[in-house]
Amino acid sequence: MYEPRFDWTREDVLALHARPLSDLIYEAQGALRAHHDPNAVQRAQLLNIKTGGCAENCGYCSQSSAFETGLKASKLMELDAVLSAASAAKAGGAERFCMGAAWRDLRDRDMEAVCAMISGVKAMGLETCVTLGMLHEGQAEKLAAAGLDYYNHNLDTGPEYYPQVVTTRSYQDRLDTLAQVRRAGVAVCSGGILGMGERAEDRADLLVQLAALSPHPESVPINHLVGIEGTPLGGSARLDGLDFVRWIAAARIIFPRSVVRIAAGRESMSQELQALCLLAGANSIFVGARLLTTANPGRDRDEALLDAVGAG
Ligand code: SAM
Ligand code: DTB
Ligand code: SF4
Repeated sequence: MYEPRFDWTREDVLALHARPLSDLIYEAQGALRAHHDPNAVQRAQLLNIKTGGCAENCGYCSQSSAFETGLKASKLMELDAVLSAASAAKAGGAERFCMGAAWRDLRDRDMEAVCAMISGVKAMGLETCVTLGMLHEGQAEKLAAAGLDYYNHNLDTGPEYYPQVVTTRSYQDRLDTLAQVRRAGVAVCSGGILGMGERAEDRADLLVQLAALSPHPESVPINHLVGIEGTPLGGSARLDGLDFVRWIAAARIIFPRSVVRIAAGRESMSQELQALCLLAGANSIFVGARLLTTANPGRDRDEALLDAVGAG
């Protein structure tokens, strides 16, 4: 019971998602309780170490140079500034610090600077995570040697809808990067975005693709699209709240051993909706007032949420 399976099909996932809500939540709680402390919520914090000017055309993203979003691009941050942000995050209760860069791929000339950031953050006693775009042969090993615990690289959506989202990088490119991460012994953080105009079938396919990875990604972030003005997908209709909760529950059941994170999109969710996501088996959030370029609820609202559900 509640052990990972790698052979989920679209039909399996759609049937799971369509179950009566009470049954779905009951099963999600079973999966959560089999492998995790049901009352613990992991806090991760993001920092955008390189903003904007990205060469990819991900249709949801404020940082692509393909769209006019009003975001000002900046260079890679200095080490000192990154370490003070990490120290503030730790003081605010974060357990994991995730550094993101608006890059298509990691170039060797940036490797030394990024490795120094990873080592510095690790030395503070934080778990380290980076999300730097595609990785080339041998790069994941260098990041691992610097003290990297997790690499985030999302599949974003199912393979059929993917070409509507991004055309400058293929689905296979993403799978290849995840394979590099695994080979280097770094834990995988990979999930996707809901609310980009995709069908339920595409959401199911995203979970099927992630579930075919063996072992499963250790972290599965489920983002709700933060609509960005000026991007092709910015005006997409929001998911119904309970539908989002159902996808979280499905992710918890499919990835029983993984940490499932309610990632982007909490800023526009009520406390009650977020509490339902936690009931549905999510056990991690991003804390802090910002994600990468957009707002996040911040400390007071999050402490109120975690107090309300009794999560330490
Ligand atoms: N450039 C790197 C990459 O794409 O791999 C790292 C940063 S990128 C912003 C990390 C992930 O954040 C994306 O893969 C996507 O899933 C998520 N993301 C970006 N913009 C988003 C938005 N507006 N709403 C929800 N999720 C978003
Ligand atoms: C993930 O799945 N979501 C985070 C993190 N991994 C890198 C990023 C969310 C970004 C939301 C939009 C923004 O702030 O620019
Ligand atoms: Fe670039 Fe990442 Fe944004 Fe895509 S999601 S445009 S790769 S920063």
